Amino acid sequence: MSDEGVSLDHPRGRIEQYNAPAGGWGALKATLNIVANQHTATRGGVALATMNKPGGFDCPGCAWGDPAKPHIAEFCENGAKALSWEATTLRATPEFFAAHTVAQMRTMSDHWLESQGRLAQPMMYDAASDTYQPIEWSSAFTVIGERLRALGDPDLADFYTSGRTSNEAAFLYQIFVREFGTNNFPDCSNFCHEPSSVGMPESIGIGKGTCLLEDFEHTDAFFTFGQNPGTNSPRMLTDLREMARRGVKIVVFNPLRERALERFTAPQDPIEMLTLSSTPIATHYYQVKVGGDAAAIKGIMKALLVLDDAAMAAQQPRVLDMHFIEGHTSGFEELKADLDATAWVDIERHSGLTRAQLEAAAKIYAEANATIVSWGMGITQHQCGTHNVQQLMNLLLLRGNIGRPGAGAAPVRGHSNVQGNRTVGIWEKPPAEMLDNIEKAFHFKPPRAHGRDTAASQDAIIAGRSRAFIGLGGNFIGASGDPELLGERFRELELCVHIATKLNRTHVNPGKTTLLLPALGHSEIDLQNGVPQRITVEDSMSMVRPSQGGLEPATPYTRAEPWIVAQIAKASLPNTVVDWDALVADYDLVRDKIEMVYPKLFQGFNARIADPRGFHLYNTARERIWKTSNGKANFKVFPGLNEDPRAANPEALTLTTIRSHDQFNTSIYSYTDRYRGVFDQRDVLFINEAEMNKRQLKFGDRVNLRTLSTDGETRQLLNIKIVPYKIPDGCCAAYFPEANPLLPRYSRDSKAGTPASKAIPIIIERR
Ligand SMILES: Nc1nc2c(c(=O)[nH]1)N[C@H]1C(S)=C(S)[C@@H](COP(=O)(O)OP(=O)(O)OC[C@H]3O[C@@H](n4cnc5c(=O)[nH]c(N)nc54)[C@H](O)[C@@H]3O)O[C@H]1N2
Ligand SMILES: Nc1nc2c(c(=O)[nH]1)N[C@H]1C(S)=C(S)[C@@H](COP(=O)(O)OP(=O)(O)OC[C@H]3O[C@@H](n4cnc5c(=O)[nH]c(N)nc54)[C@H](O)[C@@H]3O)O[C@H]1N2
Ligand SMILES: [Mo]
Repeated sequence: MSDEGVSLDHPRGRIEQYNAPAGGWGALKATLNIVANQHTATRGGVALATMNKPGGFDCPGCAWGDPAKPHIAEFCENGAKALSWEATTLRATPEFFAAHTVAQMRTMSDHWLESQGRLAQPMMYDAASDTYQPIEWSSAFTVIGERLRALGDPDLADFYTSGRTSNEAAFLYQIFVREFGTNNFPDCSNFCHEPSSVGMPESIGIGKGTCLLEDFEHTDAFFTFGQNPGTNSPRMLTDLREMARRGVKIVVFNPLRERALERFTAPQDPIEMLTLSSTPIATHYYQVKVGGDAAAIKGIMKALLVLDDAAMAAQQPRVLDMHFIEGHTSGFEELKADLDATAWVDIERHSGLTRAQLEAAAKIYAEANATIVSWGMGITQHQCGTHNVQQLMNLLLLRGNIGRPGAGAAPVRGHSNVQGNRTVGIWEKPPAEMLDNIEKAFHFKPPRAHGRDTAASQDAIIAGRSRAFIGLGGNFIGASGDPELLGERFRELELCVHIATKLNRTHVNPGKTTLLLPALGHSEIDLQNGVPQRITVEDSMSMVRPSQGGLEPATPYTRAEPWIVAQIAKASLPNTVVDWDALVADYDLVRDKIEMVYPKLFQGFNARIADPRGFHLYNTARERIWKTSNGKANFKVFPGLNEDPRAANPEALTLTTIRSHDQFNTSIYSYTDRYRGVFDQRDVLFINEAEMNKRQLKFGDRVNLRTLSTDGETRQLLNIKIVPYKIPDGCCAAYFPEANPLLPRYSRDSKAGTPASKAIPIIIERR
């Protein structure tokens, strides 16, 4: 087990300055390496050719939109990695499971667990031998049905969804769970963009982005906060590069200087590739403090009001869009009062930026006719994540930048279909209209009481109030704060069911009865009744499109998610009123039901996906229709600037947890983070030299990190290597998920419950 075990200390680990642009030959080389390492040369190569193409399948990576006319090589380095990881020829076989106890596997790294390859057969946990053993599909379902019914109360079970699940599978899952009798739907969105889904509806009446890809062609300024597209949504780089070449002002707010936001060489551009040239991306790069975004946005808005006063005094056109503000919004006076009451000294101290910098950003914004604001986890994963999102909405509303060409809000989603999962009903707070329609379409009474989200499920599992966990994809424990404790409590559950492609941390914390069910990936042929089926997904731009895999299933035992869900439903609900067999035999029938439950959004669903490019879901805010309680777009005031997670301890730092270039969430492809110059290691702390000097630390020193917990529990990460990095004072960064033992489960966004994984107060301790 040696260097593949939990110790992250690789003897080969090295740090090097990365001076090249993002993309380029390095990206091509990395793509080929990953394909080779996963033994996917044939499977992966064939599949890459049809990824994100009309008639092909949706990339299992990010949720960025596909262009209407796809480029001949419309895939990216990280899309290729995601696919190779799925299309690997490695298999976690019954022989592998027989040779490793669960206790042994628990000591292994996330990378090791997933590196065993695709789950080959259905497996059931055997406590006596502490191993997983093969089980027939039919017996697996019988066991699940018996245990679920034995719970007595449906609210004792939690039904998790991770965002790779198709619309069809997610819809069937929510119908099953509601017929079973609960609205307990923790999902990965709760870890992720929930502050957008909660904050935006209050502000603009819809919890989704308002832009289409075509808006990027018409915008004059692009502001991006807390997002690393070069790694996490690399197809966005093509759009960023085109904007940069068109002279669009690209303004970045990020504590780290992310290479792809600075310079990018498009692997598809022969001239850039051959001349080793690149396109500069950001025109303005502001290294805001971790957690300093609310202050920075308020600073920009405050400066904007000053510019507006000056324009009025000079009898020039107003900077604020007063026509829009008066006609469409509410709360402007309150916002103005809040900005007047917020002092520049406080804005500067919290944001780490100077007044002059924020005034410069405001000037760019004031001079742009149309602006897009985009954001990622740097905005949402805070105790004030929802407030952060609403401040961004305020900024857009001040200049009427919603509902006109080239302007709008562009939250960049995480998983490829996380947005679609919510659209088709994965929601613990179901709207009454949806439940009425479910009743009409399926003839059972869905439960009305709201259920548990991720935060509530974590609490219930830890408190022993939940007795069963069913996971449609994902890695619930690995993605959470306090993973050790959560793992211990998982091991006390009556039932765990994991519908998954690869082995992960959650699976090595089995409950009393635990099943691992191997699922097909999106890249694979889904044959039902002898007919290959299409699924659909929704991207960050609310485009719904069909996806059809072309690879042979990983093993003869792997099954499609809709089929697995249907069998669980039949086994658990002997008196079900849903014709599961018919639905699963033809996904067109599932889509007909989706249309019945969401008639406005999905009218003519099956006919509309005849066009492989798909269709756009109606977006009210884009039409300047505000589905808020007062029918207006609302300026929302966030009193104050930010929680200060560092409390009163002057030694403290705010730790943000980030993704490397070679991982997809808890799936760690390799230990390298090329653009940040980190090779063969992940146990590092990025910190600036001033903070190092203050603590007499040198490059390469090993330290322990400790959370300043407020609940009396000790949270530590041991033996972490100090790496000097250009990051603002008072901040530091480490990798997710290795740093999750530092993330306290109580530290959450106050409105959305999203863990504050981008602002953990810690101190550094000598070993
Ligand atoms: N290849 C790959 N693609 C992915 C994923 C992956 O892991 N790998 N994950 C998918 C998922 S589920 C998601 S949600 C997205 C995530 O994509 P991103 O939103 O890009 O996620 P992160 O890497 O967590 O953090 C983004 C950026 O926030 C910055 N940041 C950290 N703290 C702060 C802060 O306080 N303020 C500001 N302004 N910035 C801050 C970090 O420096 C980093 O550049 O990507 C999706 N796509
Ligand atoms: N500290 C910290 N914690 C974080 C974050 C952070 O930035 N910092 N980010 C958070 C975010 S944004 C998110 S979205 C969550 C992610 O949380 P999750 O979505 O729960 O986690 P993943 O790591 O994406 O899940 C990986 C597993 O999904 C399964 N899988 C992959 N593809 C498929 C498929 O097609 N079908 C099925 N059935 N299973 C599949 C595989 O078994 C794989 O092991 O983590 C959150 N946790
Ligand atoms: Mo996410």
